[in-house]
Order: sequence, then structure tokens, then C-alpha cells
Amino acid sequence: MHLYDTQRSGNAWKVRLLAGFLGVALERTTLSIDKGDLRKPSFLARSPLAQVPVLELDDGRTLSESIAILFYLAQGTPWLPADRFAQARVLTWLSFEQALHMRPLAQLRLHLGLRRDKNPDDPDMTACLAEAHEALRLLDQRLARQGEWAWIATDDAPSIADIALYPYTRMAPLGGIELGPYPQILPWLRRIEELPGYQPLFPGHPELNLSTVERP
Ligand SMILES: N[C@@H](CCC(=O)N[C@@H](CS)C(=O)NCC(=O)O)C(=O)O
Repeated sequence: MHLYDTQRSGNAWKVRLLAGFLGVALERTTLSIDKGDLRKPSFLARSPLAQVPVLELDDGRTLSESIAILFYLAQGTPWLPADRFAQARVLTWLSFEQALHMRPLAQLRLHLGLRRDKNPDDPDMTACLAEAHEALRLLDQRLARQGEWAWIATDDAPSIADIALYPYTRMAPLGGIELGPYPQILPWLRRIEELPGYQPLFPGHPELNLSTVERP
């Protein structure tokens, strides 16, 4: 299988995390948004929305949308519980991630941390900040139900909901958000990072998870 991504894409990071935990080898083509790679016809044929991640199967079929790719790869593994109710719970949190969590955190990181093309006082950014804090508050509250060993959607093992919510929570400080006031979140991030097969954003360099520069 082949993953199309960009170096710093949090959405593609989700896919690399799951592949690492599953021990599944993915070939990787890393594109550059700045160089216009996502607008080239060869990529648009794979992803009409001009977005990564895209997973290409060995038979040439493609899947876009990070949570659809997680769902596909996790079938039949402990990362997606077999129980019907537990599975629906996982979907609840995947939906939360897409609807309420990823966008404000990604926008803050993009404009205040990576491109630095907006001011924190910009009305866009203050709105994202409020939405991001609300999403983190809900996440923290959810984790608090089980204390020290809590996972997001399931009771006794992590699921793809934890993976989906990890990258943009982990990178929140790049958008000016301190995670300290959310007591459940930092230990939960650490629990994910301690799982065998964990992949940092830049392979082999966990210290660069909060880096703002692309590596050559
Ligand atoms: N809902 C999509 C969002 C994908 C997305 O926003 N991808 C970003 C990178 S993280 C992208 O490709 N952006 C293209 C651009 O900014 O031109 C998912 O979860 O996969």
C-alpha cells in the first residue's frame, strides 16, 4: 500500500501512526503544498479535493479522508473493536475530531505556528482559539472518567479514536495553546507515545514533533 502525504500533515500522521502500531509497511510519497504538488493532475486524479492523506491500495483503488483510511486499515484489528456499540462509540469520537477538534487546532497551528501569516488577535484566530479550547475541554472531561489509564472511546485498550485525536492535540502548542490546564491530556499523549510502534511526525525524531520547519 502507498501513502501520499506531506511532511507536516497531521491528518497523514494519523495514518502513519496506525501503520506503525499495526506493523504494516506503507510506501510513502511525500508531496509539497508550497511547490503545488497537490494541484498537479496526477495527484488530483487520486484526490479531487487536492488534500492528503491518500492511501492507494495495491490494486490501484484510492481512499481519501484520514478517518476513512483509519477505519479501513483497522478492520479486524484491536484498533477497531468488534462489538457493535463500542464500534459506534469510536465513530462518535472520529466524528467529534472532524467536526469540532481538528479544524480550529489545525488553523491555529498553520497560521500562528507554520506560516505565521496571521495575528493571534485576528477575529478568525480568536474564534479558532475558543473552539479549540472547547474541544480540548471536552476531550479532557472524557478522559477524566477513567483516570490514569483512560482511552477516548473504549474502556481498556486504545482505538483509532485515540489515533485520530492525537496529532492536532499533540501539536496544539504550535498554535499558542498550553496543554497544562488540561490535566488528563498530557498523560494520555504520553501513553500513546509509549505504545510499541509509535511513529513521530518526522521519522526517527520524536523531538521534532513540534518543529515548524520542513526537513530537507
Ligand atoms: N478531512 C480531511 C482533511 C485533510 C486535510 O485538510 N489535509 C491537509 C493537510 S493536513 C491538506 O491536504 N491541505 C491542502 C492544502 O492546504 O492545500 C482528513 O481528515 O483527511
